[in-house]
Amino acid sequence: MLYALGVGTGLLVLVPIITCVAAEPVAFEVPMDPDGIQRAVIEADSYEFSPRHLVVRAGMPVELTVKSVTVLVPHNFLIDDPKSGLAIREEIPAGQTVKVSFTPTVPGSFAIYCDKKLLFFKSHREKGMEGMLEVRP
Ligand SMILES: [Cu+2]
Repeated sequence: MLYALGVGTGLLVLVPIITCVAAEPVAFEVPMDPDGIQRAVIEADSYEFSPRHLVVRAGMPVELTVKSVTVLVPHNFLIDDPKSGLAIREEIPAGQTVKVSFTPTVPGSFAIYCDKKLLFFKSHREKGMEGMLEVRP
């Protein structure tokens, strides 16, 4: 009788552990260097940016090193929110590294994406090449 109760308790404890699987990627807080510039390296692959969720401070410059790790596929890096002062469009040729510098001034969440598209296929953004720039006050 006691044994049976013990088994039953064990199963009840196991259930919550199995259902507790994190799906959302962790936000990456971009560190600020001693010169006041917030620097991060982002990998561009087909079809994702990594890390994909960047957190920066408003009012301080940001310098992103976007590194393509693809062999053939060209990508680009866009943040298109001119009313918040963010109008960035950089081409990232296959295997190359490009620096993107800007100073965010308006707090909020802005989409980062690649809008490359081949003929009638889905755009890279639709294939998952999308991330987020979170600007905190
Ligand atoms: Cu792309």
